Amino acid sequence: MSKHATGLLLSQIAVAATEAAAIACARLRGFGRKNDADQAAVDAMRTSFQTAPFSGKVVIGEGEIDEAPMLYIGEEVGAGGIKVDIAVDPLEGTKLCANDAPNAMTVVALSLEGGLLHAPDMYMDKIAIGPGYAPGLIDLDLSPAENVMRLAKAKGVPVSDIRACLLDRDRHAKIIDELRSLGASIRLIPDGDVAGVFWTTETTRSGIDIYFGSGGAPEGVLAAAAIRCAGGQMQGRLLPETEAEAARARAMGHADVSKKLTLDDMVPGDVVFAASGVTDGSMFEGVRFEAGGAHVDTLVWDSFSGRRSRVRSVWPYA
Ligand code: VTB
Repeated sequence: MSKHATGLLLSQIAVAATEAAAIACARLRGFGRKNDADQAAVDAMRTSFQTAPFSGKVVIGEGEIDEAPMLYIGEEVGAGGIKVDIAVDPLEGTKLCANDAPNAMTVVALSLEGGLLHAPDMYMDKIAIGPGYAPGLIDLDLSPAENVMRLAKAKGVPVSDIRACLLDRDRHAKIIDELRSLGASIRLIPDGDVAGVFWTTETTRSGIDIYFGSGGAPEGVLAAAAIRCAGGQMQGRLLPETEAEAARARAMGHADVSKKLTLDDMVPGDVVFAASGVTDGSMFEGVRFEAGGAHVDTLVWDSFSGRRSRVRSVWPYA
């Protein structure tokens, strides 16, 4: 199959999966039941994959086989066809959905075999900016202040016009202090760093220039897929907190667990990234249940062809 045809096929499969998951968990928006909302998204996404014309294998999923009955790492899904590696976050921001708070979304990345890093379930330190900057402008080994100063200079604005995004966590106090002393603006988000990273690719719409901080490693690879499609820059580093976590990372193929991961390490092959809005947010309108059906807003980005699309679908009620 040509690169172009692969991108088209994977885009369709990805959109159908994120849309189905978004509609299912949007029905549980605002009821305070985050686990039920997550389960609804997982069920719907898995059902969508099962009928899709591909042979998919989950490389980033809900957990190991003993922790997750569905969409576990290694699970094979699909009705048969080309071999595809799958990364999923069926409901990114379960608490956001339960509280009907902004920016809950459903996320999928699809590549050919070997196109996505197998990231263990632990923290990852992350830094990301959008497209249009000289390669190597930012670096995880530089201080946050140095990265922001470089970015402000490259953008041609004072540092006070640069806005960084971080998860609102105590562990980020040092970065926050450093950026405040420098005079940069900070958006603190309660959850959802896949969105935080991909906001950097559309600064005009989102208002975010740079993403910093630690969050889930699986979410890091999903976000890296978005950055690869949009042409920005991202680096990550696994942060195992115990020897058991470090051993788990090594068992997944990370010989040097403290290695700085480049975008190519995280997403070595072409990829399709799709995300659908569950609740309203900076990039999406959340699902709307209207008389004629459920309206869903999705971004689908395809590095096989370079196409980046927004899809607004209406699904009839089953
Ligand atoms: C991270 C982040 C996710 O949950 O996994 C976070 O990557 C959990 O972090 O986007 P804490 O352990 O600090 O709570 C999300 O925010 C949402 O799933």
